[in-house]
Amino acid sequence: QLTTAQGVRVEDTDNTLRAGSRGPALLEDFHFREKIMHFDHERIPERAVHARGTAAHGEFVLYESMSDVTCARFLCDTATPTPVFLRFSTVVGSRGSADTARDVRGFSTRFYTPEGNFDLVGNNIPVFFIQDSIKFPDLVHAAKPEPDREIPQAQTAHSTFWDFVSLQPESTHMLMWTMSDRAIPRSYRTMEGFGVHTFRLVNEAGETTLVKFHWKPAAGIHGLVWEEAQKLGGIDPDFHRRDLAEAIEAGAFPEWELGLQLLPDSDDQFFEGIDLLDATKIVPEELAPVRLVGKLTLNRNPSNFFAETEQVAYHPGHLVRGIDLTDDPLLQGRLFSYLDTQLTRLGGPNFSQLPINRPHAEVNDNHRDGFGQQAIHEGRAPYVPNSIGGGCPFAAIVAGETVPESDGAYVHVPRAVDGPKVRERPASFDDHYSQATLFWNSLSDVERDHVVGAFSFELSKVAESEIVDRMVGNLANVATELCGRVAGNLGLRAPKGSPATDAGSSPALTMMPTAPGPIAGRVVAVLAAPGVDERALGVIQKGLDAAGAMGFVVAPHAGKLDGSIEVHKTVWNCESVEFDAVVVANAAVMNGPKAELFLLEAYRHCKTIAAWGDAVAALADLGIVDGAPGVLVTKAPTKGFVTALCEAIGWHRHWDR
Ligand code: HDE
Repeated sequence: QLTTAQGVRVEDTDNTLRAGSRGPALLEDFHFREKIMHFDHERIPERAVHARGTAAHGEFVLYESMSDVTCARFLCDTATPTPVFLRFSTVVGSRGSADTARDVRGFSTRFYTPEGNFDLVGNNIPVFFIQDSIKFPDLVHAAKPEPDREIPQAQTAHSTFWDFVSLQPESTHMLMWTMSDRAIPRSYRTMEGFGVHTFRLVNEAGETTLVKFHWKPAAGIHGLVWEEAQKLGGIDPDFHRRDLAEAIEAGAFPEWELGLQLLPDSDDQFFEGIDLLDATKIVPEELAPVRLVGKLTLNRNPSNFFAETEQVAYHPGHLVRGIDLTDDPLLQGRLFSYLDTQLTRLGGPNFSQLPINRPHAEVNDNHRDGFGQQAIHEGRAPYVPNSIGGGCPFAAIVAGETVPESDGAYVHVPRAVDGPKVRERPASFDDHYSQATLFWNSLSDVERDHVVGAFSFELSKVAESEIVDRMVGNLANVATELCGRVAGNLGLRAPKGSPATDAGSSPALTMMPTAPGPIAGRVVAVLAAPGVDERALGVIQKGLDAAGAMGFVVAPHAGKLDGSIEVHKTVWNCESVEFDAVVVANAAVMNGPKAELFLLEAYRHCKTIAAWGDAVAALADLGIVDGAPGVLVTKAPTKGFVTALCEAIGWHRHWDR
């Protein structure tokens, strides 16, 4: 029964109460006024950054106790899974912007631990544009749409962004990542995640270890190609959002392993010459291995976007005992910003009481009242110390005395702090280029081509030649080849720089797979037209299904093919950029320019293409021939053919083409 907010059953919600059927509306129509008042206030401010996002529920299971380095219970207890809520996001675009824009992706994980919420509010790129949080408003103002005309939406290919970063060489390392395929992921499922900053673990004995958090995706690290990303922005702006939800719905649960890169907690907090407080630097995995300690599985879609995904309020200061902070100046500023912005975004101080934000641990604070208060608090003494409430609730230490059974209190690691009050960067933050060079050195030729393409594209959108010159000048300090190729594309002479000659390389930084990966959740178009061999189609569908991939029959018309085969999409309502691979079941489907474009683009984007029967010759007519990398043909599909198909898809792309 439809009711008002007061629980009164509604008679009619389609007609306002009027004086006569053609007369004026009456003020006494309380149902109308309540309905419209509520509607008028449905919107809340979007996040100042990371406005566009999507999320899922899941659980984290620990492989082995980490009690040697931390007393955080969820990192010591292998028997009890920890519930998680993970929100992915882009940074620059508004809430309604397209998913596939070139951008950093947010990777925020909340662990609902028995000791309170721990939020790991990270990104899919392990470094950041700036070293000090006081620069964040400048960075974001430069990246957001330009203030005079509010264009362009959700992209950095415009003057103000490049003006800022070209004047801010500390952003060069991060720019290398954002101009790489890391910034146009194939899926949220195929991204790494990083905590970025160095954190500090502390064990029961009070011993400390520094740590960098990593997430390693089971589905591998894969990107789109730039043309796909651009087309998808129009064809399916919800591409990543849809992909995540559909994979979970299909039972292809996305998985990541949590990796801890453990580093000794020294007085200077350096490791092998790297200042661990500088968020523009990584510690290469080859220097400090990433220990995989547990698995996160996303297994449930939210049931209400607003209540969960929009209202979740992450905060780097949501810590549990066993995990502490460092003095990274970027992290320190974040500790202020998140609660502050949420106060406005969620309309008052009680957002920790929203269902998605409520800890699973017992809450017993003395906060009272405020907008949106949900609790009906009991008692008369919400203050410490008190005698009226019997002294409750007790902090662990009261009047200098430790209260019995106070185990489990969060205690900040007591570290000495010493120094003059200065506005000053340490000299150890000065090297802005050598890790950008390290990144470039670690890429394969294909990845380098893409980085060159991205810099060239973005800088070609900048009208002011001095900005472009300045940026190309910065690239000269990264790598001569990079600078030369970008300058060439822009019709400029490459300036001379001084790139580090000893930057080395880190094989862990390339996205190139060394073996075919799992294909669970991969999306395959099976092009078919009337007259198709239904048995052969069944062999393919069964094989894809067994591997957890999703095969969609794409036909010239909707409904049923030949009266029995269900059609999922049509040649007219989708494009190859929405799929990971294409299977052509018979030549008749390739009638017309739309189907031809479908195949030619899949071929150009280096995707797996398979065909049998008369489709083989039809493909060859398009120049897609047997023997080309990633092209599989046969007379009639067998189990072995399907195995080869799954393996080919597992490579993600066939770049040799
Ligand atoms: Fe954020 N960031 N950030 N950020 N950030 C926000 O908080 C901020 C930074 C990140 O899914 C805001 O609730 C400052 C680094 C993610 O809800 C805001 C600085 C990293 C999300 C904010 C940074 C991040 C945010 C906007 C400079 C990776 C989305 C809405 C030091 C380690 C969280 C909100 C979600 C969101 C401030 C830099 C990740 C304004 C001041 C570095 C994933 O408070």
